[in-house]
Amino acid sequence: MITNTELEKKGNLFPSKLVSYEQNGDSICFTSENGVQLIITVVRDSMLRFRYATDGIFENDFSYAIDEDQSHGYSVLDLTEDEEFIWITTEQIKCRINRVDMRTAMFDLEDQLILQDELGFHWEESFEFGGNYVKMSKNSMDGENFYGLGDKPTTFNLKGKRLSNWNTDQYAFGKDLPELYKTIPFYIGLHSAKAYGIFFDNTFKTHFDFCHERRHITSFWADGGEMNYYFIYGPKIAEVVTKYTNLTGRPELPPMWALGYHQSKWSYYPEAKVKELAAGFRDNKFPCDALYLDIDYMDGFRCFTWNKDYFPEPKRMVEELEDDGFKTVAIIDPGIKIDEKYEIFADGLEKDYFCKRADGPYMRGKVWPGNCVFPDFTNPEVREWWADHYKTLIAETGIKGVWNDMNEPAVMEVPGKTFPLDVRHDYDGNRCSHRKAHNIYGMQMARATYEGVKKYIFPKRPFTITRASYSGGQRFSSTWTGDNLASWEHLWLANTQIQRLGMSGFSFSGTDIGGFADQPTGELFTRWIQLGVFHPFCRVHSSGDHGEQEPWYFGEEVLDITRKFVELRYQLLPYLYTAFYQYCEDNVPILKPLVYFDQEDVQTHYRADEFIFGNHFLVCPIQEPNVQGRRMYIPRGRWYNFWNDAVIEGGKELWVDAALDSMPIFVKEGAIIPKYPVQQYVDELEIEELSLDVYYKNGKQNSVYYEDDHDGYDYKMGLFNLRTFKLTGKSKEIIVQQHVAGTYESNLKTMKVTFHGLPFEIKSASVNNEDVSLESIGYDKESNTIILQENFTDLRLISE
Ligand code: MIG
Repeated sequence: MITNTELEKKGNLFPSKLVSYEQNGDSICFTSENGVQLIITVVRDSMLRFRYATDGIFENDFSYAIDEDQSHGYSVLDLTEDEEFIWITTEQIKCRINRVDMRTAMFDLEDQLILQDELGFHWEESFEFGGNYVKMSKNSMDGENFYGLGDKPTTFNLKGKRLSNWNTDQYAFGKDLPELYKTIPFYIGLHSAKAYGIFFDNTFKTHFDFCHERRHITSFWADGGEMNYYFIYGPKIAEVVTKYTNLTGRPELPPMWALGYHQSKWSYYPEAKVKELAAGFRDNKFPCDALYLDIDYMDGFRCFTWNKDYFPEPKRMVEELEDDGFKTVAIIDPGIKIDEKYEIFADGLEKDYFCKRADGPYMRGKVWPGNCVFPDFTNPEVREWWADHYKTLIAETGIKGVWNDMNEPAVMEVPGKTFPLDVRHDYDGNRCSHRKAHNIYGMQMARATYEGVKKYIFPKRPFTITRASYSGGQRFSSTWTGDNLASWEHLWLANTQIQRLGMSGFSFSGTDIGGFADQPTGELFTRWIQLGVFHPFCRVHSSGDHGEQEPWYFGEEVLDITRKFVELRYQLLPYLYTAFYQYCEDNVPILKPLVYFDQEDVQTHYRADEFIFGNHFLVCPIQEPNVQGRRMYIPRGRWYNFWNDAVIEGGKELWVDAALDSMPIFVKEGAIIPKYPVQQYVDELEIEELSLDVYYKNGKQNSVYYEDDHDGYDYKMGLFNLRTFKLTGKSKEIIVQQHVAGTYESNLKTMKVTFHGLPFEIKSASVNNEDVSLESIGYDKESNTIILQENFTDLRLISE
């Protein structure tokens, strides 16, 4: 199908006039004269779900995306009617349904139009497969812009683009490719400073057109299944994103080591090579928490086996690495080698767990092990079986994390590079073909992996990473953007992709730093590390056949600069961990694109180089060779240059110096940033003193710091501390108050507080409302630091 909306195309069918409607609890069902039914469900005051059936029969209501634990509920549902329309009103929005043609429109409570159907719902019968191509078109408003859709390798603002979702293994993908590894059919529209979201929960191949085919029309459609979408009202982008993330779920907190620097390559083997790599990090004093084993660790690429020539005693090796502060992460692919002597193959065959073609034969395909069959991860029994296989890897061998690859699923040497469409799947009891299951196959594999790792790593926390996924997959796994290229363009893509994933519920993501295919120059590698240390997942990975990509490979200068930036990441771990906590607890993305940060400022609508890291850092990568700095946009507000404390009033573009050993980093005024000393790996040191960097502001600002055991589940029983710092700055005084929620007994004893940008000289002080001498709080005039007990509640510094 070439187009969604061209009317002269054959066969578009439309609902006719409304004949009846009926309310049933939170849902209203509308029926048209030609038998179309529309069910609108009020999920929340700001969220409506729309489902259409063309012949009065809805599918079984089942979704892999929706998080069953999401918070539900609304406070108002009013159903009214007039001659032309039926109206559904909640506490936040109004939905208008046209009696003539069932077209709908959404308004806010000030009667401002937010989104309305153009042709609205229409469909075309699929003579080849049965069912329909289901389609929706909406009017795009003046000046409307679009964001979201997961990992698409294109400009951050999607206006003018047409993209589709069909999980695909795209080696060395090019800019603007319509499909990559993931399917996240969720976008945000923004006009008149108000934002809404659309989540089209349909796992068939889906298509999105943002004013590409027709200038003022946005449309989305699917090759099968139901027109089933959620409308999510903001009006803030931040609200749309958090509501969408709540709907599709957030992950549990990862172990803190997963936030460290990771090193990977295809492949590090044999054991001696892995040990040499580990020593390289420690000798070079380059912090690192995890080393990855790619497919060559296996015996003939058989999952859950080891090549004993390369790794004669994996358990010992993994333990020795762990003693040196390294976690070992191992890859697991979905393809199971056809080999009767291979236990998993034999067992899966006996249990009938592998995917089959429509007429009965197994789905056979070539992957790394040669001819393979593939577990049907959409079958809950298969997922459990798969999960149990992690016992050897995790519980018995000591592997700490699992990396799922090739789960689009990717198959070699066949047209389309994936399963043929007739392959059958269980789909949790809703049997279907690969047309429907393709886009969730990888997510269900990652889910099975997550369950397995979680089970056997307990009482520690699991770490998993997957290449393919679907909306909601963030509950089970982190992700990376796949096989990128060592080029400046891909560094630019890396920046937009990770921001886009964050807006789409997948905050825990990163790119192959330095590029997977081809080899970066030292300069490109350096600039990529500078960006990568501000990504939630930070891993260097490369294909290994284009040369080395260890940080020391590029010479002293690159080693020193990249070390400096990785050390900065390790210093900021408590800050980053807090941002993870806010993501996992409150659905707040870890990276905030500028348009998320300040949607009322139109300057931000097309910008994506700069972004906010956590709550207070403004970061802008250098994305070009041979430059000593760049122009960038500083969003509204006052910002401190991280390197020299110079204060800048935002709302303008300016040149920022950034020779190779630097990059533009700013801190929002009023921020209080928690910092650790540099460690070579997480928990190397027992940290008794936390640094707090206080950036003076004339006014008030809150900052938070979350702490717990860095691993395990005690935090779920309240063993954490959420420290809120309240800063109040006046012209001759600064007050910092601390409020601690939680009952965690941390190792912290003191806090070393450094003041940036104080407009006065400190003359006197009080702590917890008692006057103290400056000496007693270790005041150092030159660095503007003092030392406090970790449990201080009130600090005042005064200029007289
Ligand atoms: O066909 O396992 O994206 O990260 O190193 C290539 C080998 C298979 C693709 C992954 C890449 C990984 C590689 N894999």
